[in-house]
Amino acid sequence: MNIKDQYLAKVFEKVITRNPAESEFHQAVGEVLESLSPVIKRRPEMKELGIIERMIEPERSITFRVSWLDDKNRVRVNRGYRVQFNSAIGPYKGGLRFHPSVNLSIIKFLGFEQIFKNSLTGLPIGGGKGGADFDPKGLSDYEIMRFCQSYMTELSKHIGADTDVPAGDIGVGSREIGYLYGQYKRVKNEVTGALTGKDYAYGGSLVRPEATGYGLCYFVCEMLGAKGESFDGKRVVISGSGNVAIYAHEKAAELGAKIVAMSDSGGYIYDENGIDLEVVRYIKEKKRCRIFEYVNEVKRGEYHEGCRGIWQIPCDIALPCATQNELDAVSAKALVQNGCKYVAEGANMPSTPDAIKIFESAGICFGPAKAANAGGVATSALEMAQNSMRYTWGFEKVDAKLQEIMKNIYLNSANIAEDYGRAGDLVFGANVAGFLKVADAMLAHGVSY
Ligand code: NDP
Ligand code: 2IT
Repeated sequence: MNIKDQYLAKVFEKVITRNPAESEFHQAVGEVLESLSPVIKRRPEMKELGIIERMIEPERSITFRVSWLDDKNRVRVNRGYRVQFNSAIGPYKGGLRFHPSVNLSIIKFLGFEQIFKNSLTGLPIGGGKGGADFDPKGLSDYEIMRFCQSYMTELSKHIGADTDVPAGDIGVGSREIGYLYGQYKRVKNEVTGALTGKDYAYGGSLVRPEATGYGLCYFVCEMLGAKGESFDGKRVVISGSGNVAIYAHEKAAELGAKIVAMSDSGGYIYDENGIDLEVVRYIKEKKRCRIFEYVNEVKRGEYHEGCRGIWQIPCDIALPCATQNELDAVSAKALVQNGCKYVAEGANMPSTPDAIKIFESAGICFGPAKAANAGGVATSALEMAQNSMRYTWGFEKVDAKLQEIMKNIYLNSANIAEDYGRAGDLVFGANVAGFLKVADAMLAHGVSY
């Protein structure tokens, strides 16, 4: 990390010593602190009143045992998490991740990023994240249901429509949200919007399934538009083949782009004719199988083992939509050498700090996750609004609001960057714009003695 300011460097040192073995959390904090030196010069009260020290400490971190019975009636035990990071501007809000790699560091990095992302949406939502070190792969629907029920039996004590509103993330989609919500309702005897990403039938918002991927493309449209360009005719590489990747593909293709590669955690597919999205959806959503089956289904294209090779494929636009640190310096160099001009992050923190530096020095237009993938949580906040009103809006209305929100996030980030003499630096602009709103709310609330 390159934190020039002495005070911020000290804060960062303390983050590392107080939270040992939390490398993802260190990385996420370091990326924000790198942007804040000019802010504390302009606003010294941020330093004097310990705003940054307060912001890097979660308001509350909960870990809990999740025991459940598999189909053979064997007892299984996982660890559940919910980190309620910051509620200065609204109830804690952020997804749940079910993946074997989940640990406190990953949940804290995600929760920390969520504070600034949620602030950028312009909607009243604080930051939080949760999950479990649970591997859903290969389990039956009943096993998933029993796990979700056990997880929610404990989580229900800590969440609520005005307190903390979880949603989906990796490994948590419509099926899991259904089981989680069913259990919440049973345990609490209340029908409120305590979760988002619900199906439309029981209070979900139209456009929420599509929102992160569509929102990412709306953000990229702003990046392209600023240079007089559009998606039309562009070659696009999208990593991942889950919720974010699928809807990013759908919208980019609708806007005239050709998507030539997608991936899962096993490897990637490359199809020069443009990937057939319906086949990917059939394999990943319906059959819950591996992406290599694509080549057999369509009888064209190539499959390659290992997901990092995807960044070696020449493209105009790269959209990493799988997971953290999936795009490193080697991949960034390959993208630059092959003529890629735009990179926007659908996943959370998918580019390593070294990769971002390479993009910056090559003049690549880079859309950071906090800004570029905020469409999902923004539409979750629209779901909360509809739930509070006990009313639903039509698809066009929600989609129009999403487009407006993504445009505002872009403009806000770009304008702040320009105001600080860093025109075009969306990483800086998004960090500072997201930070200022939360910091001002914390200043207004005072410190409790
Ligand atoms: P899904 O579970 O729907 O899909 C995840 C995809 O990423 C799958 O293709 C999966 O492959 C792949 N993947 C997961 N872990 C790894 C790994 N360790 N290495 C390589 N590939 C991996 O999740 P989402 O699409 O919802 O989430 C994708 C990213 O977007 C995450 O970073 C998430 O935090 C972020 N995000 C999600 C939002 C949402 O609304 N869902 C909102 C904003 C950001 P496989 O099938 O093999 O596991
Ligand atoms: O990373 C994210 O923004 C999400 N997983 C979505 C969170 C939400 O509350 O909709």
